[in-house]
Amino acid sequence: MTQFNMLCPLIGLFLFIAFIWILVSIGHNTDYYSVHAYGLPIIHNDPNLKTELVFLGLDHPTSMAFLGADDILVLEKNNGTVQRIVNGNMLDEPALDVNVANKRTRGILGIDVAGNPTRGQIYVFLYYTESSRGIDGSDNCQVDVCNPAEPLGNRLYKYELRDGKLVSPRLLLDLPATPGTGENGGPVRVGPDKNVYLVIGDLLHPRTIMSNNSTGLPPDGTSGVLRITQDGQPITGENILGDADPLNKYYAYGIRNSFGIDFDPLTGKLWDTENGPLYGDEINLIEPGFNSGSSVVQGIWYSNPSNLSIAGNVAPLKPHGLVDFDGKGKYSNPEFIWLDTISPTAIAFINSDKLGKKYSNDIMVGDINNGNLYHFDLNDKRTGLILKGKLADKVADTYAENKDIIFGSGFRGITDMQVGPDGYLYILSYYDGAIYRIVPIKSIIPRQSIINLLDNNQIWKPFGQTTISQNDGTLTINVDSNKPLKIYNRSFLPTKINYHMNKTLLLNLDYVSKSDMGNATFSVQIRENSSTYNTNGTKKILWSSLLHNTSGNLTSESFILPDEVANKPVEIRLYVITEGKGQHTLAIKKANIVYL
Ligand SMILES: [Ca+2]
Ligand SMILES: [Ca+2]
Ligand SMILES: [Ca+2]
Ligand SMILES: [Ca+2]
Repeated sequence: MTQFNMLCPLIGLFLFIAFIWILVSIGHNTDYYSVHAYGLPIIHNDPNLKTELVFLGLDHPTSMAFLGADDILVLEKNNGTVQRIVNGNMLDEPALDVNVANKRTRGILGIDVAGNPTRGQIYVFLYYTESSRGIDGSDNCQVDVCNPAEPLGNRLYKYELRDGKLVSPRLLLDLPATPGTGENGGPVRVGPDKNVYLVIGDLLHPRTIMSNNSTGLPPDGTSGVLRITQDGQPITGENILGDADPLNKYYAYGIRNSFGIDFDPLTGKLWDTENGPLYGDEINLIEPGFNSGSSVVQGIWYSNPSNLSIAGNVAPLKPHGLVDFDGKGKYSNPEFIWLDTISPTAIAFINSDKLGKKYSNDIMVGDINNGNLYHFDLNDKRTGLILKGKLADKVADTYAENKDIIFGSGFRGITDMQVGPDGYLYILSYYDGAIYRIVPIKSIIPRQSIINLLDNNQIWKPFGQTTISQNDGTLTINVDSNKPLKIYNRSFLPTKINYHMNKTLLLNLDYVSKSDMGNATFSVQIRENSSTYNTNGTKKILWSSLLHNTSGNLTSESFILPDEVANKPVEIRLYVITEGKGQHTLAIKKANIVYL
């Protein structure tokens, strides 16, 4: 006993060091902040702001548009569905479901809304890769047959919103969707001039003169920002680069690919983010006739002919070898560059002071690789960004140089951002399938525990070959597997999670998992605990997740739970899935469910 008391501080110190080691080793990976990736995203350096979950349960969402306060249309890339989220709930039926080709970055990609809602006229512009068969994923191998078919095209349609459905589609632009399956672009915005702006990339093949391939094919609509009226026509008297179709629809060109455009609310000027080939991601101010330089220049560097994934020499301010349409096309350098790719996506101007006056009309940029949000101030003339220290050269030369511009993290793949009618910033998370928003902390609401899963009143039950013990506030699950086959062992807790509406449910676990076989899987799962079983004899899985650390180190993870786990009898299950003979242990040190 005395020995144990002496050991306790040492064990505590060891666990603390182990935890710090985990933090540091994650930090050295790609993202300082990814330790938070399974909780709510966090805001750095501003204690007055926090993130909230608006909706969870979307399937690979790519883009969104507001119909009104708490009324959002969201696109699901691979299904071709336009879902509608009203007051934090998804309507039972999508507003539209089209057939999309969905390989790589193909799918339903861009949306914006225009019209006069008070007169009941709402037009929805949708950009998607249209399937050539009456199914989604026609360009992939199907379950039983591998006979992929090329898509019909990357197409921009105008729909009308009537009785909650998108109807009367009208094809405005019919653009190529081949030869490549990537770099389809996608962002659609109705500009302050009421015209429709769309970006499409080079489809992985910079083969036209719009990609600065001076001996290439004629313009085909790819590699640029296209601008048309809401009826799909070129703008009368404003053919920037030339009169022939489709050259007359180009607002900018030389764009490898983009997932984000927005208009400066003060100047009306267009900005974009662009994606380089493993180097040279960009933020650009786009004047009419802008040439971004691809495929000759990316970032500030000439393309390297011997290895297209590595930057070549720095190009002069007027690079040679560009197509300029008799001087009508004008190259300019980006306003910001990431040397190592982060894959920037959405760009949004904060045309609101609801997050604080210091952010009014500032730029936010999201990325897909790290799930980070980056913040930029503009200069007085709003022609560039205010950049200091190691960023004064306009280049994040290393990931560490991003430190001063990372505003938020843990968004797990940002695909779109919009300032809502309420003035808060809404952020779409691709991998979480979630809409978050950033709001001010008006009052600190303490996290209230709904249920402590290790409470003495909570009796866990073993199943399969598990033995369990509940000592000193730790629940330990042991599996001594002597069978060579895969075996599901579990402990479960029959319980009920009561909670109040409009709160975010979080499951917090501190655990140590290890297996001397190295091939056990540990997971946590919530199932319905009704007296009825599904037809296959199982109980319905409401939510599940893997436990990610099996190193034997103490690990803290937080999980956002869906609303449907609450207010009904459930079983919380801890699984140890063994695939051979051995000892497997899962020790739960802390487990509670709270709401935010
Ligand atoms: Ca579909
Ligand atoms: Ca460029
Ligand atoms: Ca500012
Ligand atoms: Ca730098």
